[in-house]
Amino acid sequence: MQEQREDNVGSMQRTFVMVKPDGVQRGLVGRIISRFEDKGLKLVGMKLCLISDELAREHYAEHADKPFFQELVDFITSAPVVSMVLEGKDAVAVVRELCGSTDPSQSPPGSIRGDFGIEISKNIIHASDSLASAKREIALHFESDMLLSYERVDEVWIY
Ligand code: 3AN
Repeated sequence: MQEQREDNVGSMQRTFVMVKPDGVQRGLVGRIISRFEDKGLKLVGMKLCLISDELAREHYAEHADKPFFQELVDFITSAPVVSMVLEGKDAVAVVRELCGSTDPSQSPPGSIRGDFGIEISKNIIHASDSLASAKREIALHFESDMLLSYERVDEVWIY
């Protein structure tokens, strides 16, 4: 596989994505993953799981002082989520663009949040916002042996 390089444009990167409880409950997992696959991003890790209170607090640590922090923790631990790691050129920024902006009501049509959501506290998906966050979140949610390096047969037609 291509190694993950520095945070520069054009590099191969891995990023962390989670379909939140609302996305799983509404049966959107397949359609969301399809968007990433259609773009040419490669799944290198995936699991269905329940997030513990401890993991939720760690994951959202940067929001610990926000008024909506407890709501965020309660929501993300309320039902199963699908966590995944995606790999591709500029994967962190590309995935954020596909997700759309934080508030689904402000997110453009064509983006995941723009097409499937309307409420900021139920915005369907989480995606790492920087390469540093991606590294932290991947390590938080996945053991290294849960991530696979392999070639997809269509890669020569994508890159
Ligand atoms: P993003 O997920 O787009 O990176 P952040 O990191 O600003 O957005 O916020 C993390 C999560 O906190 C969001 N995905 C959303 O679920 C929740 N959130 C953000 N702002 C608010 C808010 N004003 N009220 C309720 N929940 C919020």
